[in-house]
Amino acid sequence: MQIDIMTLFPNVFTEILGTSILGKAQKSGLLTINTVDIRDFSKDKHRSVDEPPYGGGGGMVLGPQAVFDAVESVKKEESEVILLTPQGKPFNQELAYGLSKIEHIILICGHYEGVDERIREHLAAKEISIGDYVLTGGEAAALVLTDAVARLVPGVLGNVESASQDSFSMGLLEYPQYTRPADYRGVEVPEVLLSGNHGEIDSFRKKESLRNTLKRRADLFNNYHFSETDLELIREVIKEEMERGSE
Ligand code: 6GU
Repeated sequence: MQIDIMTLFPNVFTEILGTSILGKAQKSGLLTINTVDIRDFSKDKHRSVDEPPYGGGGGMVLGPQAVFDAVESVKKEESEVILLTPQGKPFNQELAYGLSKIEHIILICGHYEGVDERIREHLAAKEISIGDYVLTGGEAAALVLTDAVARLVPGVLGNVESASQDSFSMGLLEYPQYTRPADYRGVEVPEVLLSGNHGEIDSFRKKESLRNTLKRRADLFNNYHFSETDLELIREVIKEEMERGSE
C-alpha cells in the first residue's frame, strides 16, 4: 500500500511514521508513505498557497491550484483522494479496514481556516474527520488515519500483535493485562492468570472485557453479538457490579 500526504508541513510526518512498526513496514516494502509539500506547487515567488476568501470575512483559505497540482503529481487511476476536515465522516475502525484494502491513498491535510470548496467537490472523493473537536490543521488527523490504516495492511503487524485481536475488531474493550512482578506494592495479579489453566484464563479475560465495556462504553453492545457464554459472563458481571455498588 502507498499513502501520499499533501501537506504544508511535510517534516512533521517523518519521525512518527518512520519509527517502530510502521518504520519497519516501510523498510520491508509492505508500505510506502510519502509527503508532498503543497508549497512546492505554488506559482508565486513567495511560495504562498492561501488567499483571503471571496466575500470577505477575514482569515485565509487554501486555494485550489497548488493542491490540485500536488495531488495530480502523484495521482494514479486507482488512487483514492481523501480530504481531512472536521466536516468529514467520523473515522472509526470499520473505515480503517476499508481503507487498508486500497492500493493508493492520497490524503489532503486541510488548512486551519478552510480550503477552497472546489477541492472538496472536484478533487477529494471522500472527506474524513477524526472526531468531534477542532484541530489547527489536518496533519495530526493524517497521522492518526495513516497509523490506524497502515497497521491493518496484511503483514505489518506480526502474529502476536495481530489486529484480529484488537478490542474494536472484537467489538469489546480490552481486558486488563499484567506482567511481573506478581505482587507490586501489595497489589496482586489476579490468581487465575498465574494458574496456567488456559480455559479459565480465556474465560476470565472475556469476562473482564465485558466488564470494561459495560462500565465504560456500553454503547458498543448495540453492535455486539452475545454468545451463550457471553450472556452467562455478563450476568455474573452485572451481579458483581450491583453487589459492589451497594456496598
Ligand atoms: Cl480531519 N481536521 C481538523 N482541522 N480538525 C479536525 C479533524 C480534521 N478531525 C477532527 N478535528
